[in-house]
Amino acid sequence: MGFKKADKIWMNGEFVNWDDAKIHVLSHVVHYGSSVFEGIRCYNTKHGPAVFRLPEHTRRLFNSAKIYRMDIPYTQDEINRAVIETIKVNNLKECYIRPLVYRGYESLGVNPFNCPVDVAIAVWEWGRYLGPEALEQGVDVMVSSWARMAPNTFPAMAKAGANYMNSQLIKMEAIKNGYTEGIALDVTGYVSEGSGENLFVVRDGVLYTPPLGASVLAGITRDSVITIATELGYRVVEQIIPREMLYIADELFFTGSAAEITPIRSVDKITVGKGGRGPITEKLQEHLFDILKGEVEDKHNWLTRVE
Ligand code: PPE
Repeated sequence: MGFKKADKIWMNGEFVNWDDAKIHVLSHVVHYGSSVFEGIRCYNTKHGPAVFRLPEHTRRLFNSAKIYRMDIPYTQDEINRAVIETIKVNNLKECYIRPLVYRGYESLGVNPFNCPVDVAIAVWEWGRYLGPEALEQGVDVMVSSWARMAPNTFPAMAKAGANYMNSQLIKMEAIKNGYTEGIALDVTGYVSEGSGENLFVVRDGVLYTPPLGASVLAGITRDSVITIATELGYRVVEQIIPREMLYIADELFFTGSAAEITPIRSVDKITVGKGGRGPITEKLQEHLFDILKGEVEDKHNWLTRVE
């Protein structure tokens, strides 16, 4: 893909040029995966650029840091303001936002407590996560031979860099086998999530999604879809999902800040429903995009305007 570089990156309170946003190779994070991060999108609504669910993302960033005993040297408000400033400085109307908190350069050894907790915020233009056609056509996926981490190994509710070694195994296996994405089961064999997305099953007009106990990230898009679907009159059930429900679903879709709502048209070469994008998936997409374009009232206060 390659980056569509922006101009400046926020590092510990200062703007630095994109190409100068560097860290030392002996930083703790490089060796031991000690980072937590967020992925957020800013949309060019008809009332101007606005960030989708910024306070919720920042709160999750701080919670991820708390789980890993990292003290972020800023308040949540300061990070929210820094995100907005970073978008403005870079003159972007629509972008992906990546706040990152990491154990920096001081000493090595597993014990992280001597290392500083550093913070960076980058923004760049990022198109469709699972391919340009994915939102309309759907994607082909496989069930991964890798499971998500067991609950007493890595905390799935923390969006930590180290979790993404597991995600990379899932993603690489899928790509090498000719699929766009992999779905991982949890350690007990029930459906968990994609390498970078939550998952919903639609069957007989009801939406099902794995509970937080199935080693999923508590996705903010997941939460938005639960809210929207409920408002549209659908029943949404958080429950344990056996693998075979993927094969006999009427519709399946991924959710995520990067993936938005991406339909899944086949799993392990078994066609999901009629293949392609299902009608409920399309309805939810339309509703979400209406909010993101500013076409409907933002009644949940999900948009933070960049001004
Ligand atoms: N599960 C995982 C494992 C995950 O990484 C994401 C987001 C989600 C669920 C959905 O969460 P939310 O974005 O709050 O709805 N993955 C981010 C990073 C993707 C990447 O490749 O980097 C994202 O979508 O920004």
